[in-house]
This record gives sequence, C-alpha cells and structure tokens, in this order.
Amino acid sequence: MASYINKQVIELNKVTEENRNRATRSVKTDTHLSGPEDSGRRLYRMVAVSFGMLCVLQVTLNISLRLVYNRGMGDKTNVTAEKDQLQTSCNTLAKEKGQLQTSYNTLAKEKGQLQTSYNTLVEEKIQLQTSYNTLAKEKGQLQTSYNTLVEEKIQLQTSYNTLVEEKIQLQTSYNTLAKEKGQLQTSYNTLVEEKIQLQTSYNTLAKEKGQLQTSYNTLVKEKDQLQTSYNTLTEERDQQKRENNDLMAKFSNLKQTCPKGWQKFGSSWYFISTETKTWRESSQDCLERGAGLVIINSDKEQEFLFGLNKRAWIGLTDSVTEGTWKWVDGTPLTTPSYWYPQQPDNGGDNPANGEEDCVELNTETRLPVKAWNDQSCLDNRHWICEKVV
Ligand SMILES: [Ca+2]
Ligand SMILES: [Ca+2]
Ligand SMILES: [Ca+2]
Repeated sequence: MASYINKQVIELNKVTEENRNRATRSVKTDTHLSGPEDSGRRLYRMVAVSFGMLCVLQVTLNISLRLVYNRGMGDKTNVTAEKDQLQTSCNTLAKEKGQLQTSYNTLAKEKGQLQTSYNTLVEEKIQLQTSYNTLAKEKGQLQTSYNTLVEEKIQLQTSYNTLVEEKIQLQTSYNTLAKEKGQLQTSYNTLVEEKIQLQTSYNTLAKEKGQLQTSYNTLVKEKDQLQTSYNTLTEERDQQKRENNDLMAKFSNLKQTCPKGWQKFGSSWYFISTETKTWRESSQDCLERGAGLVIINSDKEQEFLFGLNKRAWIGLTDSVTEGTWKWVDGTPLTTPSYWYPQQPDNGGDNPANGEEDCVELNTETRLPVKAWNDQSCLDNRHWICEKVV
C-alpha cells in the first residue's frame, strides 16, 4: 500500500512538473504570438488550473492517508515514514507553489509592462495610420498633379515641336530674306552711285539751265521788242497794201471794160443767164465764172436788178436753218430787205409748193423794193451772178 502511494506521489510530481513546464512554454509562446492582453489572460488561466490540480492532489492524498490510516495501524512505522514522505512532498509542493506565485507575479508585472508597451504601440499605430491616411491623401493629390503635369508636358512637347517647325520655316525665310537683302544692298549701292552721278549731272544741267534761262529771258525780251516792231511794221504794211489795193481797184475799174455777156453797175459786174437751172446749179455756174450769186446791198442795186426784168435766183437762202436767211458769202440778212407782201411763207403750208428755202427776184410785181419770194430750190430759174471789181 505504501509503495502504491509512493508511486502515485511520484507520478503526480511528474505530472505537476510537466504541467508547470508546459505552462511556462505556453506563456512564452503566447507572449510572442498574441497581444499582451490575450497572453496575460491565458497565463492567469493556466496558473488557476495548476492550483486547482494541486488542490485536487492534496485532497486525494488526504483521502488516501485516511484510508490507509483506517485500514490498520499495523505497520505504524511505515505509515509514519510514508507520512514524513508525504509531508516532505507537501512541503516541496508548497515551495513550488511559492515559486509559481513568484513566477506569476513576475509574469503579471511583465504583463503590465507589455500592456503599457501595447498601448504605446496602439497609439503609435493610430498615429501611423493617421500619417498613412494623410500620406495616402497627399499621394492622391500628388498623383493628380503628376497626371496634370504629364498632360501639360505632352501639350508642351506638342507646342515645342510646333515651335521647332516654325523656327525651321522662319530660319528658311530668314535665309531667303538675307539673300534678298544682299541683292537689294548691291542694287542700292549701284543706285546710290548712279544717284551721285545723276546729281552731278543735274547740278551741271541746273547751272546750264540757269545760264540758258538768262539767255532765254534776254531773247524773250528782244523777241518782244522785235514783235512789237514787227506788228507796227505789219500794220503799216497792211495799211499801205489796202491803200494800194483801193488805188489799184479804182484804177482798174476806171481802166477795164466789161467782158462779153456782163453788165457793169457801180463797182460790180453782173451776169444774167439766158437759160434756167436749179438754185444750186446756178450758184455753181457763178463760182465757175469767178463770181457768186448776186448779193444785194442797197436800194439802188435792187432797183438796177429789178430793171433787168428777169425772174432769177439771187444769192439768199435759209436751207441751213429754217427762218434764218444768209447770203452766199455767209453774212446774215439785215436791212435792207425787199420781200413781197406775206413772203417768205416757206410754201404757205401747201404740199404742192414743197419746202421753200431759196429766194427769187420776181419782176412780175410792180414795186421794185417788194419783189423777193422764197421758192423751192429745185425749181428752174434764170440766175444773176455778181463780181465785185
Ligand atoms: Ca451787191
Ligand atoms: Ca424756207
Ligand atoms: Ca414763197
């Protein structure tokens, strides 16, 4: 019986030792693997379980000792020995309990430190989380800025490429302009030289012009004096000529005799036709004779012509402008005029008469100073030519 109890005590010691080691390992493992709060809670639980098991063992030993004691007092010496052993075991267990209590206190203290560290870490974690969020936000903003910058860079690159192309074109234009400028400069230099030469020529010409102008003014003055002298001489010459002509005409008139078929009256000769023609044919005949259709200048001439007793054309017509009578030398009809009553009538609105634009001397009337009638120029009449001598 005693040996059996010893065996049981030894096994209990083994189990207790094993449990204590396992509890220690478990506490260490939990301390490393879990948070400080969970690991402390587990440690507390294991220590409580160990104490429970020790109490159970103590109760079991007391029951066993009571049973052994009840079964007999036979081997009292062995029982005492066994009792001592049990007492020793109990002391050992109490000692171990004290050690476990110490370990527990140490672990509780470490748990408090770990809890403090944990809280510190949690606060740091929160701060880090806050910093992380801030950084994430700033990163987002930076990403947006980066994207914007990338787009701007692309646009700038495009602008840069465009500017490079424009620069090349401008460079080409510049080279062309520089070439043209060189040519223009050459032309300009040539023109400047020519301008200097022209200026020299101009100065020479201006000087010569001044001299010529002086000569011209002198000549103009002399010319004006000569012109005045010429005009005076011309006027004197014409006057002399007119006087000579008058004298010659008077002398010739006195000396000459009329050609055959002409009659002389005053200072004129008159030709009276024997045949009849139209007014224009008659006028042409007079021109061929070196004369013209008669122009009547005075009552005496009118009376002389009336006395010839021929119904004949005279040199008066309004064929150019109806109602405006002119003599064949272009002079207009002024007084005196010798129209028959109610003439000129331009045909008197009688279609049978036609237009009446030429004047005849009608000797069938009785009054010599009222003997003119306008008649159709196409009618045939005698005619009278006059030649002033
Ligand atoms: Ca006359
Ligand atoms: Ca008329
Ligand atoms: Ca008439």
